[in-house]
Amino acid sequence: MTESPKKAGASAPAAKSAKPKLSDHISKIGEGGEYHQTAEGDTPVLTTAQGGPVSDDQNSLKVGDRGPTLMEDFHFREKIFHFDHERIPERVVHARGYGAHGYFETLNPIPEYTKADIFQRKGEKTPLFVRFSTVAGSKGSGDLARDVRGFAVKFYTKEGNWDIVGNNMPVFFIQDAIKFPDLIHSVKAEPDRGFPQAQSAHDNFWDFISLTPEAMNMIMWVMSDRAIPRSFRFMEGFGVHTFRLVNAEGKSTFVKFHWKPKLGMQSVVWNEALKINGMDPDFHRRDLWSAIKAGDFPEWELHVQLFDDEFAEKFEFDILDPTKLIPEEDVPTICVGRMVLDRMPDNFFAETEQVAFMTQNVPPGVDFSNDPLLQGRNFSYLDTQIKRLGSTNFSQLPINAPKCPMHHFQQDGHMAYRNVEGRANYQPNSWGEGPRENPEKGFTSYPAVEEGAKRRVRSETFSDHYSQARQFFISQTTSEQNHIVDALVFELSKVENPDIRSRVVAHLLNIDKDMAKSVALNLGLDDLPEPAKAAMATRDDLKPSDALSIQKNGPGSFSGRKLGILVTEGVDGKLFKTLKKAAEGAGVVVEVVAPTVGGVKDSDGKHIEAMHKIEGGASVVFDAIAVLGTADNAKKLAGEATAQDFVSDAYAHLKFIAYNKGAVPLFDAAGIKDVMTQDNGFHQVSDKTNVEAFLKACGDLRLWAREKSVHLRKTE
Ligand code: HDE
Repeated sequence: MTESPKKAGASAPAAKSAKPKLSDHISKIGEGGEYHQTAEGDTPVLTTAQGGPVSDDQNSLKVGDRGPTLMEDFHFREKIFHFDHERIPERVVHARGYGAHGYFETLNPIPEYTKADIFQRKGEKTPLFVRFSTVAGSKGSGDLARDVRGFAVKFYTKEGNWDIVGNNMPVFFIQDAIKFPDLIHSVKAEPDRGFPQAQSAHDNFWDFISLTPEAMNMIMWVMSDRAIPRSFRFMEGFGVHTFRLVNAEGKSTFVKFHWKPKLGMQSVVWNEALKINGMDPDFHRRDLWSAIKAGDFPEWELHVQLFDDEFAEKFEFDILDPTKLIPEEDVPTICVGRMVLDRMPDNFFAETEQVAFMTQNVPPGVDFSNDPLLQGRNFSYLDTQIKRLGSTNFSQLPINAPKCPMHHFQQDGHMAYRNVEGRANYQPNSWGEGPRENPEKGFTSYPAVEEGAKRRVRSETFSDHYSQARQFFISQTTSEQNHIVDALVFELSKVENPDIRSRVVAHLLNIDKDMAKSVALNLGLDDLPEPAKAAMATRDDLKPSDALSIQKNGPGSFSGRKLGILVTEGVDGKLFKTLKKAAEGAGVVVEVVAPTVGGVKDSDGKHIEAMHKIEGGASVVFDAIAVLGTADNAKKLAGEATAQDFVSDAYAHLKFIAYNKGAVPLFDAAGIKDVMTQDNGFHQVSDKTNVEAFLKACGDLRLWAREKSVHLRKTE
């Protein structure tokens, strides 16, 4: 095992005040001028993977000074061999993801519904690991793609691992697992050209969708702001399928799982998402990393929707159909516990990359329903782990291994390091060795009685494709509805084949006529198509569900969000401090942006440290901004295009903006000076009172009313 390289280096780093010297970091300069660091004192000695000490890691073994290189160089061979094999296949879907450790605390035990040990005792904590992800993009794609987010939780319970492998949307595109490869092929890069990456805005995706009416409810969700979350911390999560809970008496209750973020929901606006992907493609990763490292631990409540056969019978839709949800107004959610994420992995690859989630990991007391998508997933996840992790022993990796005792007779295989002890590797055996079955504690499937003809068929009860899409749409605020229209227009404008555009509009006509017309108008589609042929007419009696809207469920607070303060040289030191202190006091993270990363001197000659140079600290990475400066220096800064973008983007992205009088020349140069006095989102600040008023306003997160001034949308 190589030891931690943390202490490597010839000597301790220079004290902060002293100027760093190169000699602090190198012990020797080689004949070719290359730097060497050698182990001294208690610094560990570099070794090969076989444990052999290494004398020189800068040069391969050669004949003479200029080569050739010798094959005998086992250190070089081992190092390059290992490097050549560093990659494992990325996940075929959800390749880009980010994980964290934490715990689940049971708050409201539900033994009457389930015998699962995790739900028996109030206050008990169960360790867990979460991985959030996008679906379509490769491992290296940007965080802000318009996409569904994976929300996968692995609970290490006392009765084995339980994985809720969910998404941040409660419905899915398809009703039968056999369609999954088609769906995913259509959304990923087109096979001939190998692009686009991490985008659904292309012909193949919309071609497939236009021929898949069951996707329409999910299309409303992915075209909504749910698909561009501001942070993993501000997303809901859903188990999607109907599962069963089974109690000690064997009674079954249907259940749907919901994760609700403590900080409330929040998304970004689309133009901002496009720009964040360029400015900081790791925006979501960085957000989770920074929050957890700062001790600001994200938290979600786990809620359940419980219902019985009687409800399932009378509900408008089939509870086995994963393209449908059960409105919270019909079956309210009950909080059963909370999840807190409090630790980042020590190593991204070992934990986040190698974690293997599987829907079929359920403890006794949790069981499956016949949802055909879930049934297909129960096959797929085991299969995919073998391909990706390369061995049936993937469950022995620390991140995948249960934290409860394990005893079984599985043995050997690639990379086995935990094998059967003793003589008996089978049972029954008469050696008195090894584990035995336990009919009481062991997992027993709910004995549902199933019968029917063996057929390839889609149930008629799955055939209403539009009613819940309509319900989702009418549950949104006007601005959220507009965002759905804009997203559809954006995506379909990237589709080259006009027939595909029309076919999508034909489906939209079955969801909401005005919405469809607005999309058609903004696509420049002259003739409205006939509505798509529907197996069932759209119901218009479903009531709006407020729980489906993000804006109707805003946090009403700016806590946990980020304020970017752009400062110029000579900035009013007292005002800067007042703003920073008040914001931090309100739980807001403050980051300073300046003309250089070295920072500026304030009006009292005091140094203000910057975190970003203006070019690398665009306003898109903040939830609200402030610009504090002196008139002369703001005028100078106005000559920098990225400084102009800082304010004009914040304005276009509907953010709240604080400024002092001296900063106005920058707004003038950006062409938004005139709106400053008419727009409620601008706050001139000079003292504690108006600073606090600004921070209070920021609790609304965005000024949606401004949208009509910054975005053209044809209405006729
Ligand atoms: Fe997955 N899905 N999926 N999926 N899924 C995978 O498993 C699959 C579906 C979800 O962070 C794969 O380990 C099929 C729905 C998440 O590691 C694979 C079907 C939902 C993750 C797979 C679905 C999900 C995956 C790829 C249709 C939400 C990432 C790598 C029947 C409820 C987990 C892997 C992580 C990953 C198959 C549909 C969520 C190939 C066949 C619906 C969050 O096994």
